[in-house]
Amino acid sequence: MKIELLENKVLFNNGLTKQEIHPFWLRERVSEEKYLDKGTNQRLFDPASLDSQVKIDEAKIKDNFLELKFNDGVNSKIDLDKIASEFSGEDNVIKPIEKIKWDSKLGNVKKFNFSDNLYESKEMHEILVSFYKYGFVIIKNVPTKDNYLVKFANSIGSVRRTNFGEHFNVKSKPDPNDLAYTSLRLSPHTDNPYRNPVPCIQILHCIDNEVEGGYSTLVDGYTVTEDLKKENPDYYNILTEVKVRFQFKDKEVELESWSELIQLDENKNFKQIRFSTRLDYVPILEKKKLDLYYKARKKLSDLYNSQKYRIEFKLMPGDLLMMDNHRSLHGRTSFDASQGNRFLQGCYIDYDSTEGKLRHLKKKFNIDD
Ligand SMILES: O=C(O)CCC(=O)C(=O)O
Ligand SMILES: [Fe+2]
Repeated sequence: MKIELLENKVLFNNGLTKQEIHPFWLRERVSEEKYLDKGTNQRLFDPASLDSQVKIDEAKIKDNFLELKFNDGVNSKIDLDKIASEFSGEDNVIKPIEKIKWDSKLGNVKKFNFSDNLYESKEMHEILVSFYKYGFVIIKNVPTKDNYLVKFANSIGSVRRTNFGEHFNVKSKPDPNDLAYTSLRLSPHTDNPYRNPVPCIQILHCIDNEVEGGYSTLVDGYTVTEDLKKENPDYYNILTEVKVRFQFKDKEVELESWSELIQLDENKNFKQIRFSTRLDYVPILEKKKLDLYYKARKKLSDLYNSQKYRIEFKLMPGDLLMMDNHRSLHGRTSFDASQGNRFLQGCYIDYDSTEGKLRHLKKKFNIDD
């Protein structure tokens, strides 16, 4: 891609076509001190109130800068690389990280190690890229005292507090308001499908694990969805169409949200899965349609629960598992609470946390793809 001039017109050439860049698009991007606050990077003028018919009186390219004189008296120098970075018209940091599909044959994915200066390090950039590729990441030796998990989450972004609190303690306890707080097996599920919006990322941090069972399980919902689409298109279609009601009720709150088990984006690509058969209620539909829906949900559940897709591992004290709750499903094997303590702490963060940190670190360390 190249920026070229034709008299006072600024053109971008992508090798196939040349197109004029609208003068107002350039006028909006003037970034001299008078027009852009250097501390906040926010505009000091309101482009929406300017005349969009602004013209360029003079244009030059010098030392990788575009030098412009606009007919409203504003002069500006704009970095050509900055213009080039906007060519694609979409996010060029997170979106290009390709999701890697995986199943039970997933080999050893790199595990990372905690260090005091992790949050501002290149290692953290690598952790976040790995998270976006696989839908989960494990960091070892994360301090376990004083709810350190919350500090961890707030050092990447900010904790998403829920009615379970800023964080929650996952241990077997009397009178639980969720089956997570028992010693029962938990089949693969996504958390909190009844919230609007659903928390994007779950962090689970192991404080103690003295029992023989209590293994953690993970399934890549993206892989399962794509396989279902290929092998059972009818099932895939109905699960991407029917909105079901997810609900959570306890003594203090009633949460409810409606969505498809497989949610697609505007281009009909994978966006998000929701799966928690403890909490889902399909509406009354035509009997034939419900018949197909129930078959499809059973198939999906069989796939999520099958050995083929599941990885199983034991979290040890200090291990921190960060998972994409819109992509991966997690669960655990049962355990015998009389054998000792099994204690995990959990909390949520949203994508703005990981995206914001990743963009910041990529720029800070000048990391190319
Ligand atoms: O106990 C576990 O390993 C996971 C519990 C769980 O599903 C959760 O806390 O969301
Ligand atoms: Fe869970």
